[in-house]
Parts: sequence; C-alpha cells; structure tokens
Amino acid sequence: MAKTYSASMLKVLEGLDAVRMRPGMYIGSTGSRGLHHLLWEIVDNAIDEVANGYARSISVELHKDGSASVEDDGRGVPVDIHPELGITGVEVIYTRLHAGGKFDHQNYAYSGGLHGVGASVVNALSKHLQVNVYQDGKIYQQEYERGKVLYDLKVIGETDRTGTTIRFWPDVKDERDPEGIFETGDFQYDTLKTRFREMAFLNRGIRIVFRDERPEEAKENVFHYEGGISEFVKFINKNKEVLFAEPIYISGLVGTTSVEVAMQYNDTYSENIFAFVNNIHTPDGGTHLAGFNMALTRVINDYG
Ligand code: 1YM
Repeated sequence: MAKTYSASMLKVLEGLDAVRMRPGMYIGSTGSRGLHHLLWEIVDNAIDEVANGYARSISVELHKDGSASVEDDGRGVPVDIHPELGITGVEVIYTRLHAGGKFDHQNYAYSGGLHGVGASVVNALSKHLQVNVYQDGKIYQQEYERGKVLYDLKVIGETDRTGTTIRFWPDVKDERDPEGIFETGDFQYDTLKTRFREMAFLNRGIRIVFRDERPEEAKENVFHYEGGISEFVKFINKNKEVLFAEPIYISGLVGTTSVEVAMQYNDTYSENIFAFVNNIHTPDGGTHLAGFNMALTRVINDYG
C-alpha cells in the first residue's frame, strides 16, 4: 500500500514542480497580473459553487501579512478518499495538476478559469496555503508549503455550517527569499473591487463581501444584486438620460446553454455593449454577440 501511495505522490510533486518552473504557462505572468490570477482561480471555484446553486455567499479578504482568503457557503470541497488515487478529494484538487470531477459533469456551469485545475496551480505558487472544509458537522483542515503537503487532512473541530475557506500566501520574491515566484505581492483593491461588482451583477442573488484589512482603517464592500444584469445596465447608465426606466430583459435556455440580455437606450449616439461568456468579458465579441445583433436588427426591421 505504501508503495502505490508514494508512487502517486511522486507524480503529484513532479506535476506541481512543472508549475513552479514555468509559472507563465499557467498564469500568464509573474507580475501583478499573475498575482491577481491566483485570487481569480480560487474565487472562480467559489463562484462555480454559486452558479450551480449550492452556495449563495462568498467573502474575500486581503490580510496585513500579504495573504488572501476566500470563503464560500457551498458543499465544501470533497473530503472522502478518491477511489483510484487513495488520497482525499481536497488533496487531489490542491496537489494534482489535472484534478477531475468537474469534467465529468455534463451540466456544469463554469465561471471560466481553469475549472478546478487552477487550485493546484495556486497552491504550487504559494509559500503557504491553508484549506478549511466545513462538512458533515466537522471542520477539516490541510496545509501546504509551495504545493507540498504538510500533514494529512485532519478534523480540527465541529461546525453546523458547510463550505470551504482557502487562505494563501503568494510566493513573492525578495532579498530574503530569492526562490520566490512573483515580482510583487501587492493586491490592487480597486481592480478587485470592480471585478467583484461585475461578478455580482452577472450572478443574480450572489452576495460578495470584499474586505481589505491592510490599510490602517479596513475597507469593505458588499455586492448583491437581485436584479442581476438589468441592474448592471442601470449602473452603466446611471449618469445618462435614459429613454425608459426599466431595462428590457430577455432570457432563454436551449439545452444546457442559458442566455440573458438586458438593454436600455439612452439619449447619446454611441453604443455601449458588454458581452460575457461564463462570466468572462468578451470585448472582441463572438457568435453570441453577432447572433444578438442580427436578431435585434431583424426584430426592429420587421416591426418597422
Ligand atoms: C474558496 C474556494 O473551492 N469551493 C468549492 C469547490 C468544490 C466544491 C464545492 C465541490 C464540487 C463538487 C462536489 C463537484 C470543488 N470540487 C472540485 C471537484 N471555494 C471552493 N465548493 N462537491 C464539492 O464539482 O461535483 C473541484 S473544486 F474536483 F471535486 F469537483
């Protein structure tokens, strides 16, 4: 038994070493963008849990010690033993480059990102990472250092809630730590805030609490929009003269693909159109946008 376990572990470490060797291949850069990518990966996993109807609330916190934490109130990352790998689901997701699971689900809604693969990339590129899972009345915990397991998943207490909390310390390079990966560890509050607000508009009903404990006086924003993308359109038009108060809202579902449109005319002559696929802004458009433009033109022509 010990043999198979260590053999599979060897593969795991090889996998995450590849990430540390070529971080750019997984997160694009080791600058500020790459640093923020770490946080997006963890947040995306929490958003997926919301998009699939298991969670409602996400909280994100930037800590004084340079770490960031993300919490959701979903089902909690699976803690049971993976039948083939012989390690817990948590360990698979945080130490295996290609953690399965999400790929098996045909009806899974994604929030973009690397679909569960990203969690191990974040772990590999963090000096330290702590996972807490709240499930079946227990609090489970596991910690890692630069992707390496420090101890087996253990029960550290009891709880009556469910969910997952991840806290990670990005592996920032400095004089004392030349082994580090990132050139900067400075999370940008405004960049993050704008994106969290956008995510809250795109996922109607979700509650995102964003807190920055780094400054002398902590900052906090709560984003929650029952009106979803209709409220997004109102927000974009808030300093404009609108031609009607309530945005036009259309939604539809074909097979497993759902589509939502919200639109509102204002008294200017320039079009402002924002298209998203799986929560990701697509500034260059695509078939979704081409299809919408064609349909809108047809409806207005037919009416005319
Ligand atoms: C703070 C970050 O990662 N939440 C999270 C992740 C998962 C689940 C729930 C989950 C998914 C599934 C079943 C499923 C993940 N699961 C996987 C994997 N929050 C955060 N909450 N049970 C729980 O997809 O079937 C990857 S992430 F791989 F197990 F599916």
